[in-house]
Amino acid sequence: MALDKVTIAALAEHLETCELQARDTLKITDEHPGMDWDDAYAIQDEILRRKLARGARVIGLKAGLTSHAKMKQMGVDTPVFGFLVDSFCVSEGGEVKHGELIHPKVEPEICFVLKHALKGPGCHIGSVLAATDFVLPGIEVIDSRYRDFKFDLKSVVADNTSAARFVVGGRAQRVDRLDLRTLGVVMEKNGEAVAIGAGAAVLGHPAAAVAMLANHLGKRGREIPAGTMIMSGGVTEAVAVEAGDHVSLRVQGLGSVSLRFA
Ligand code: 0L1
Ligand code: MG
Repeated sequence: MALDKVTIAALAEHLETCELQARDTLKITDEHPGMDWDDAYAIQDEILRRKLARGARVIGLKAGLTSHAKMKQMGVDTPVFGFLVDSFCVSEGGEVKHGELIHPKVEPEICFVLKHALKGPGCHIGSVLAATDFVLPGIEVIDSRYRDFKFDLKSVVADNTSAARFVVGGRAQRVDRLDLRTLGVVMEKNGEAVAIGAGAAVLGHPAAAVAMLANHLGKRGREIPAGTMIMSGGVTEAVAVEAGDHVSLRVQGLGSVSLRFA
């Protein structure tokens, strides 16, 4: 690691304050160009520790930047991983206060809920499907704390991969009844289709993103516990939203889910 504990704690406090006060900041690698991957995940862990100390609960995990559309949109080439806590969760059809966020965008996600724990290394699509209880559709609201969404990968990992809000819902389905690669996904904003894709946009198969997450955690001696909900990453580019927007997502065979911005 290149950063000491005091710097990691200070950067975590800074980024979390930006999140809680809806203020943007410059990417942290501008001031800490030597920051490495372990530092980036240590800052993310410290943000989580701060939230847990205030009573938050982890209610899911996420993979981000798992589709070529998203990688191209953000000019990066590797997936990243983050956490989801209860305060991020919006009820089905519920409201997100736009003013609590900086410059939110929405993206369509295929979400996995596990019935068995997954521990890397060596996880693959087959292990993920065997460990999955069901999948369901979700909309992730991302809100990078970095000005104009300008960041590098280490800065975005430290910022908990831009996680801000999410909604899951629709119709849960067992994976043995689905081909997750050909699942059609249509996201609408105010009744107009703004993002259209299929599951294979996520690393060829959305379960591959969950396997990558398990292998990533395995390297750190951790596992994905049974019961965890995992967002496998935006199927399409993310779409900017404003107050007053209504967003709905339909995923083939999995029904629909929605939220609105007030
Ligand atoms: O969930 C995601 O794909 C977002 C990852 C972070 C990058 C971004 O803010 O777009
Ligand atoms: Mg996402």
